[in-house]
Amino acid sequence: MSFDLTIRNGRITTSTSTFEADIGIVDGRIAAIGPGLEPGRQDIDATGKWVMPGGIDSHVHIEQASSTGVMCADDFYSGSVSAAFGGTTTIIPFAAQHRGNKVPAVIADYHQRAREKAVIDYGFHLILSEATPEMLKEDLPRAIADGITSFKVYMTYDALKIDDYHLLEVMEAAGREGAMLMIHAENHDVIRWVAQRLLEKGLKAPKFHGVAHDPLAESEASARAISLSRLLDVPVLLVHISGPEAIGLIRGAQRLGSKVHAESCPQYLFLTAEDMDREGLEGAKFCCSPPARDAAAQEAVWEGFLDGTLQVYSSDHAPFRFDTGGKLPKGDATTFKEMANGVPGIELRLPLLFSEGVLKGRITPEQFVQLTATNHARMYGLEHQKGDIAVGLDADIVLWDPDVSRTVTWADLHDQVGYTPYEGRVIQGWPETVLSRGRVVVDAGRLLAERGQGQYVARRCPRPILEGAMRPNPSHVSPWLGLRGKAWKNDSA
Ligand code: DUC
Ligand code: ZN
Ligand code: ZN
Ligand code: ZN
Repeated sequence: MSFDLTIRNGRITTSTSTFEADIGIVDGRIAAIGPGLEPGRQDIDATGKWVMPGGIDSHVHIEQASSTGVMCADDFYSGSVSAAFGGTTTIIPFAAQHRGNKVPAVIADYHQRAREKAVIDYGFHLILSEATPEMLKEDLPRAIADGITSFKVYMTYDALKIDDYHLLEVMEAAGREGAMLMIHAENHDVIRWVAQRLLEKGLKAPKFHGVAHDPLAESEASARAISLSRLLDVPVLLVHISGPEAIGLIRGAQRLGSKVHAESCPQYLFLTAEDMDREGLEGAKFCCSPPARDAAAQEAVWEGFLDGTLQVYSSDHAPFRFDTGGKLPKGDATTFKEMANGVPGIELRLPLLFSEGVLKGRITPEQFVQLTATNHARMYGLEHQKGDIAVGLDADIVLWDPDVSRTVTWADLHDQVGYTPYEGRVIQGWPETVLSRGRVVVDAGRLLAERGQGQYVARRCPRPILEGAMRPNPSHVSPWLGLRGKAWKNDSA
């Protein structure tokens, strides 16, 4: 076979094993894996490098307005460039439907935003801020046909939250069509009530964001979301899980046969609430929702990843600037309630986990691959194309140099945020060469990608990791309600 490109002598890690071999690439796909492949038209020597699948980041906010209307600092160019430098080769940002907006127009708009800018491949999840009969019956099936096979709903934020009735409506539609439903689970009224009391006492500093978003607000809403998904026996995925209260509930539900999946993010492994308690308003740089907790919560998140309670590790990259708008819309007078929620992390997601997880022996290289790529591909309908190193898959490949150590400073990153919450940390092991569909997009600190070379990937329906394997969770209501479709493994209506 004659290859366009070969990667020689690397230490390859897939989702299941690690071995030394060459990789041969033809037409952007992996065509062969094995020892002593014949030279390609171009050869890359990977001696001493760890060769892994490019990351899939299935939770990023790019060129999207926040719940309070503030625009993200990263567009599809800067966001995708930053992702590529961090070893991520596919992103799945959100196309956000705000109330009154038509879903087809929203989707067309986001395609337009991304098309000429993205340097790596991308898909979209659809955020729904309401659930009208027209959306459920017509727009969601059409979105799925367009390759948008996952939706996100919020249980909090005035501008986005849907009530339990409409959460059930969306769950039923997702179950019928075989889509994945992502849920932001926090109890809106708990947060609102505690925040109001804090503000009345004059407690306005960033650290009070952490007090208002108590872990119990997260676990109460998580329990509710879990119950509703069990009522209908529909798979869901709880995003950005921060600590033991919610993780314990998720784990317990999974043991009962529930198909509740969950995600966590670097901020819950590497930051704590103490980071919000800094001089002046500096702490705003660390405010995300849910907020980072404490050392015990970090341990619970590691444990959740290790025992499979949490399946995906995403960045939840939410790029809001500190100096203008985003974090401090009212300057020094900004209260914790007025700051845009979220922290950047698209570029450092993988290096942080590689350094602290793999090289320090907390997770295996194979677990790293599963948590950063393979499980995302499976949960979001990309496994036929991406998420591992195997013949037939896209040649989205990263060569890691485990010997390089660098101190993080925002000036070296490629986002437009102006700060990083990980400033000053020492990270060991960096992505040195990054390939997207067999083309080198980043090499030795240089960007080689062209604007717009990233392609939209239409996703298939997810294959949820948990299928009620331990014990089935028969829905008691579905037989009476005539629920039909993919979630119930009978003919779709
Ligand atoms: N939820 C997210 O998913 N990202 C940023 C902030 C938020 O509340
Ligand atoms: Zn309604
Ligand atoms: Zn969220
Ligand atoms: Zn998010």
